[in-house]
Parts: sequence; C-alpha cells; structure tokens
Amino acid sequence: MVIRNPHLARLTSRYLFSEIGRRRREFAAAHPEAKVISLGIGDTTEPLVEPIVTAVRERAAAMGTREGYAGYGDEQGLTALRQRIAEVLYGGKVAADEVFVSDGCKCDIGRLQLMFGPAARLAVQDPSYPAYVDSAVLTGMTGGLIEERGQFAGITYLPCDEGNGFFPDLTVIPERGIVYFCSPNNPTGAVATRAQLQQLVTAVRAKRALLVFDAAYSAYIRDPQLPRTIYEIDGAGEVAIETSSFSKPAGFTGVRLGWTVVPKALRYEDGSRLHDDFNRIVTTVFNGASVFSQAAGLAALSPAGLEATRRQVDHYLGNARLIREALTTVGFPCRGGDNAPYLWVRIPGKSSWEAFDELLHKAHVVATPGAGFGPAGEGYLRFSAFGHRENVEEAAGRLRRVFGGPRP
Ligand code: PL4
Repeated sequence: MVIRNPHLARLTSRYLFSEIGRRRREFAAAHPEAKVISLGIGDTTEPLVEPIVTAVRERAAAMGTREGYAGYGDEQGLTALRQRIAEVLYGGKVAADEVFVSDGCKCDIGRLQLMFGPAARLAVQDPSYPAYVDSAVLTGMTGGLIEERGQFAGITYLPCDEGNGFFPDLTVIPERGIVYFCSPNNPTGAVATRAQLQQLVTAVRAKRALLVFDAAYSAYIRDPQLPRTIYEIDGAGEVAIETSSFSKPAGFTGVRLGWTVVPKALRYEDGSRLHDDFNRIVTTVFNGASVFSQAAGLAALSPAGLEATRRQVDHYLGNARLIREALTTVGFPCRGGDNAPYLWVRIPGKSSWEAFDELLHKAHVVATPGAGFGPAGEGYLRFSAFGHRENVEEAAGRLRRVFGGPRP
C-alpha cells in the first residue's frame, strides 16, 4: 500500500466546519422535532440579486449557441472581469493583470501555500480562519503540534484579545516570514484602522516579510474611515498580496468566485517576481473559474449589481444588530457585527465547545466555538449574521431566554 502523507496525520481528524456540521446533523437526527437555527458557518442565505440572475441566464443561453460557446479560458480569468475588479474595487490602485480570478478565496489560500513551500515561516492572528493553518500543515511548513498549547511548533501565533484591542503585537513577526492578516476579521469581527494597517505594513517591511491580506469581508465595512483594501496603505504594493471573494458581498458561496492580487512590485530576495510564480502555480493547478460564475461576477460589479448587493449586505448587517442587541441585553458584551458579519462573545465559566453544546441543546441554535479558530479563541463563541430575518429574530429570542437565565 502507499505511504500516508505524514503532514496529513498532523491535522485533527475533521476540519472545524465539518465537525460543526456533523454535531448539528447528529443533534437534528436525535431531535427531529427541534427547529435548529444556524448562526454557525458563515454561509449566505439570501437569493442572488436580479442583475446577476439575468447575466447567468444570458450566458447559459449563449453557451448553447456556436457563436457564444466558450471552452477553456485564461486560467487567470476573463480580461474584462480582471479589469472591472481593478477599476471598481481598487480604483485603479492595482493593474488588471495583477488580479488573478479564482474559484474562491479558500482555494487561493491553498494555492498560495503551494507557492510558499515547506520552508516558509508563517505568522497568523490567533484566533483566525482555520484554513490558513490547516492548509499550511498540509505543505509540511508547520512542524509538529504542541498538544498542550494547541499550537504548531513552526507557526508564530499573534494573539488578538480584549487586552490588545484585537490588534496583535507585531514585534514577533518572523524575519522573512509570511503574515496572514484578515480584516474585517473572521472570527472576531474586529476591523483594523488605517493607522493599525500602516503599522502592519511597516512591521512587515522591516522584517523583510510578506503580508497575505484576506479582505473577504471588506464589503461589510460601512465606516468610511476604515480601509477596505490593504492597497489603501502606503507601501503595501511592495509587501502585500490580497485575497478576496464574491462569496460574502454577493452571495456566491455556492457560485464560487474570488480573486487574488499579486502586485508585480513584490519581489523575492533574489529580485524575481512573486507575480511570475503565482502565475505559474495558477496555470499549473487551476483551469480558470467557470464561465457562469465569471459572468455573474461581471454583473455583480455593474452599477445595478453593486446597488443590489449592497442592500443584501445591509440585510446581514441588520441581522448582526439583532444578535448584538439580544446578547448585550443579557449582559454579554460582544465585539464585531458593525462593519463585519460576525459577533465575538466571551461566555463566562465555559469552554467554547461546552457553550456550543449548551446552546445547541437548550436553544437549538448553532454557533461556532471560538477554540476552533485557535487557542486564543477558547472561551468564546462566534455568531454569524447570515440568515433569513425571521430565523435570526427567532434565534435572538432564544438567546435572550437561554443566556438570560441564572449564571454559574
Ligand atoms: C465554511 C476569512 C466561512 N466550508 O468562499 P470563499 O472560498 O471565497 O471564502 C472562504 C473564506 C475566506 N476567507 C475568510 C473566510 O472566513 C472564508 C469563509 N469562512 C466561515 O464560517 O468562517 C465559511 C467556512 C467553508 C470554509 O471552510 O471556507
């Protein structure tokens, strides 16, 4: 028989969100009468907006004709879409050929790890989206798991908590390392200010490191003072890759479309360009995003698409307000939810998984245990604001009842 990849053995048996899905399914099977409401996995729920539906319909009709049929396209994406992303979302701060269109941000996170290779030294916010660490483990760059700390030996964890205002100490970034930073943050909902991002870019540059900035939730930023892309920050074009997605601004979690910006100014120690390597990776292991999702992406970035999807994001932010009100009424202060679709709440006297189980069993509400995002997430729950309004209202009422009861 073949030999198992030893790096795979270092991962816990299930990816966080698969484990949550498993526990939810088990509970639902054992309690078929319960109406379980998910505020767990950050998955969009509202239907695609009309300009997008029309564009996909038209593209499908065209694909059924000789003239309109298209086979493989450029692995980097349609030129028109790359141009529209560069113009509409970056105001021309990046060039169209620096934008690599993809089938989603998570997939690009995996492809980036291929580019960095096993010798790379990684730093991640703690807590953070688990795909950064888990995909790095697969490449062998992380070393072994230190069980008692719940940390991989080869990764620098940057704790983000109330003590530091959810912005980490940057002095510990490894020399020539790769720093993953997500703002608006999953899971804490914290959004870095312009001054904080300037500090980050300066620190990364000083360490001759590389920043991978995950902007998947930038459309949720409503405060005009807060930067929506790292390229609003001076000098970022020489130290930062940005990865992002149509999933959360336009409801494409099932459609699948994202992009990664790799500026040509980004250079390795020997002067060669990261852009050339990412292009090589993309053309080697990816065959381009689907023609339908790219048509959908073009429509999402049209004036009508932008207006309609903004209203959809407003809906989710409205949900976040309802969840926050419910939690604060019962005395749980929360972070996030104003410029982000996640709320981050400390549950006193319980571990994250205990709080998760209690909420599921008593309120039939699914949240995400903070410990699943890293050791600094222990003791917290993350609530996602994605959901139909009536479900969120119902869940908010249940949270009031369960958490409003007597405390240990
Ligand atoms: C559950 C910071 C959600 N099975 O849809 P994509 O691939 O363009 O974007 C994925 C993504 C990228 N970056 C950040 C994210 O938070 C996400 C999606 N995260 C969540 O609940 O944390 C969905 C998770 C899904 C997954 O693992 O991605």
